[in-house]
Amino acid sequence: MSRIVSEAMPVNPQRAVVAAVQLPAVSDAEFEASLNELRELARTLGFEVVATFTQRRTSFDTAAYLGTGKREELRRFVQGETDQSDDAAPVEPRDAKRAAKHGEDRIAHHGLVAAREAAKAKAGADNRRAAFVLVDHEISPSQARNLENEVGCEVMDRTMVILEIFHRHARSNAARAQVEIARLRYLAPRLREAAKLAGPQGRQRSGVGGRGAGEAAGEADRAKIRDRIAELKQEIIALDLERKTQRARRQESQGLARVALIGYTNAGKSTLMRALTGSTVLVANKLFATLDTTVRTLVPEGVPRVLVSDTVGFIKNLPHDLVASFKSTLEEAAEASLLLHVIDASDPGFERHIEVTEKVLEEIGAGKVPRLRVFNKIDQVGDARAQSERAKEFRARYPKCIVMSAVDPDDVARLHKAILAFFGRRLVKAELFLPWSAQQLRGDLFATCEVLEEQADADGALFRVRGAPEDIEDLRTRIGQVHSGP
Ligand SMILES: Nc1nc2c(ncn2[C@@H]2O[C@H](COP(=O)(O)OP(=O)(O)O)[C@@H](O)[C@H]2O)c(=O)[nH]1
Ligand SMILES: [Mg+2]
Repeated sequence: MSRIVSEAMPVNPQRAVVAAVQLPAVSDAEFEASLNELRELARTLGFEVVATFTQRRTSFDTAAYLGTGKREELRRFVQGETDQSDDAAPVEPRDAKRAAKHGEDRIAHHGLVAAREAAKAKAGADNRRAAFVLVDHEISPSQARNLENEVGCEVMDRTMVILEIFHRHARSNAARAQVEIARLRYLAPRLREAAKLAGPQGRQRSGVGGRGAGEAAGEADRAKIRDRIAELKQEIIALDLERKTQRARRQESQGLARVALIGYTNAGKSTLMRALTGSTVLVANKLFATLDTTVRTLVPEGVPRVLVSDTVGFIKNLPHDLVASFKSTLEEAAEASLLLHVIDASDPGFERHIEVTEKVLEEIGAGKVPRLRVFNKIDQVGDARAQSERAKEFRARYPKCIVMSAVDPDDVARLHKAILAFFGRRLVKAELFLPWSAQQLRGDLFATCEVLEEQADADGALFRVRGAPEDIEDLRTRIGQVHSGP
């Protein structure tokens, strides 16, 4: 799939409404946290969340998730029938307001284009306040369909939102296959629903995530899905073997300085990535930057050259069926030499986040990768005094951690220094003699090592260098090969 974005940003971002039922067992804090997370995930997908509708119920409405009254309220809002100054007007979330200030948040994603256009066509001149309702639970196909019909716009549930994010994050073949399995499992019952709806003729219906596939999906299609899942599982096993050997090979060759940013959604990973790599391209294409988990060079560059990569964020409320895909997309982190574990210092749940993150790292084989804990967003923790107190607590409990704010350039510089220091510690000084006959290696030498001194004589040049032991060893071997060659 092409990931090219035109320079011109869409004027009209994809507007969405978030809706959720609060069940009796769910505390207000939990409920709010989950809603915040969904809004954040929506933002990642390029949505602008314009309103949130919530309701307390003892159970989900079996027909359409929300109760009748709430559905009507939602419909009137979506169709622009309510006055926005109305007392009953839903509150706009704080995050959406903040997000709306940044032009870069107003990019709608490509993957949703088809759905968006279909939705527009359906509505004619689209006066609706939102084209999507995002539901903060996984709902049944028939609940989704009923809600869509009643409210008059597309419905995406929490699982579908997350699947879409993983789909865009998965880079390795194994991760792609794993996400595809989750997607097929999610789609299978929905195709059945579509088939029931369609009857023998089939019915064309627009929709994201294939729910609108519309064609008759009978036993044959279910069998096809089962076969495809089995095939993908085989693929994953094969890929796994391949990857393990590749990883071993890569590690014993040059010690590439790679840093991966990991942590919960909204901790500030992508913001730090941009701050550390200073990439203007990334700022302009913010959405895609995160989705592609682009790898960039630490700027300003030092020796060795450090590559920074953003990863898919942990999700507090991750549906069980998506755990395997999540781990798979995160697995690349296991290959980094240093993990920057970014923690939202202002989130009261941070301790649990640290625990969960470390447990998952262990599970994906990244338990032994050195890591630097970065408590970000300290500026969000009360006044200056509260901030310095909290910082002290963090440092006492997590020695060598970094407490910072991504919006403070001095803090970013401090983090930058800490990264270079980590790799710098591994560097050693050495002497390398490069005979004139091996001058083609000169470029490589300068690229991998810091040259402290160079002395030329009749036979070649003697370099005093600083670099990673593996790199120096590698250069030495290659000089030997060239020199003794024919
Ligand atoms: N106040 C404040 N906001 C931050 C900081 N770091 C990130 N943010 C904001 O937090 C939100 C989530 O950041 P993002 O980098 O997208 O998080 P990610 O999900 O971990 O990639 C964005 O609105 C950022 O502008 C920080 O140190 N202080
Ligand atoms: Mg991000």
